[in-house]
Amino acid sequence: MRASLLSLVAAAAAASAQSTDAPVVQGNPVGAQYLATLPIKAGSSLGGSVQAESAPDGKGVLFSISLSGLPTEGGPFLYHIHEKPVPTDGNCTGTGAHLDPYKRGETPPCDATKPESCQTGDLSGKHGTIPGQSFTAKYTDLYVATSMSDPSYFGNLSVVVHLANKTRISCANFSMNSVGAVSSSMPVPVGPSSGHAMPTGTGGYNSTMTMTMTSTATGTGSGHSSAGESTGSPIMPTAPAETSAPANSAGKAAAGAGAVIAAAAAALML
Ligand SMILES: *[C@@H]1O[C@H](CO)[C@@H](O)[C@H](O)[C@H]1NC(C)=O
Ligand SMILES: *[C@@H]1O[C@H](CO)[C@@H](O)[C@H](O)[C@H]1NC(C)=O
Ligand SMILES: *[C@@H]1O[C@H](CO)[C@@H](O)[C@H](O)[C@H]1NC(C)=O
Ligand SMILES: *[C@@H]1O[C@H](CO)[C@@H](O)[C@H](O)[C@H]1NC(C)=O
Ligand SMILES: *[C@@H]1O[C@H](CO)[C@@H](O)[C@H](O)[C@H]1NC(C)=O
Ligand SMILES: [Cu+2]
Repeated sequence: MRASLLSLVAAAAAASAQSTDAPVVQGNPVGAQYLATLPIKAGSSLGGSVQAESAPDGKGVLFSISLSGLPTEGGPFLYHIHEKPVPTDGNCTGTGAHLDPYKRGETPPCDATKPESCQTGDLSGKHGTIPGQSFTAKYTDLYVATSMSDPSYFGNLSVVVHLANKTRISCANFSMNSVGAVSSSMPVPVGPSSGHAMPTGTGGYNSTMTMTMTSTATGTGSGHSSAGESTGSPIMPTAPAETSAPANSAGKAAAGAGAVIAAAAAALML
């Protein structure tokens, strides 16, 4: 009895210490496309977008990233897919931790030579950090999904940009441009606020799935209309005493927010 209890405990400990590698995601719906557009916030020139679409063969997801106006200090910058959407008030802390369905955790840091061992949401860990004030990149990530039934599905989640010290400087929901097609038929376009995303029925769609996709698309679309107007959300942490300000005139506005940012900084890690 005692021995078997001990071995159970030992087995449980071994299981929790052992993280599971992420599988390559196959069968992403062809043509599925998502877009996250960073809101331009007062006091920050940071903007840009992360576009994601199924790889043509359904194996992984092709990312096209274009960012500009990153701070002159605090890099190299990090960016990740996080496990929750951005709250309506735009507070990036509400996005929680990284997308990590295989429970790998934060440590040790992602080894880019073994991307399957990284958190699936750790895009900069797997594909490189952002070295400068503007950034473009295109790459395929094999471990995230546009298929809603996959644990690494990110279409209803968010992307977060961080300073090197993990402070969150911007975030945005992904929204759906197209749900894609599970078979090889044409992708289905989905308007951001349209309630009429039903496929015509000739593409081999599963009607149960279609209902889910339609409601997701509608919710995301309406949520985005107020994204740029939020207040009290984390902005570029330019301290008043710092000599280098952002290149645009909006830098002045950031200075007053320095104290608020400093107070919130501890809560903004990850
Ligand atoms: C992170 O870095 C920025 C810029 O270097 C700095 O202003 C901020 O205080 C740092 N935050 C933490 C939590 O270390
Ligand atoms: C992000 O999406 C969620 C869920 O659809 C929504 O409630 C929220 O308002 C959105 N956030 C923003 C900043 O638009
Ligand atoms: C996102 O969608 C997936 C698939 O429908 C669902 O399992 C998951 O709970 C959703 N996540 C959030 C944060 O809404
Ligand atoms: C549709 O999907 C649901 C849930 O995944 C499944 O239970 C059902 O059998 C599917 N129906 C068809 C016709 O494929
Ligand atoms: C953002 O949300 C976190 C909790 O998710 C909260 O502790 C923090 O005060 C919020 N920050 C602002 C600026 O509202
Ligand atoms: Cu992050």
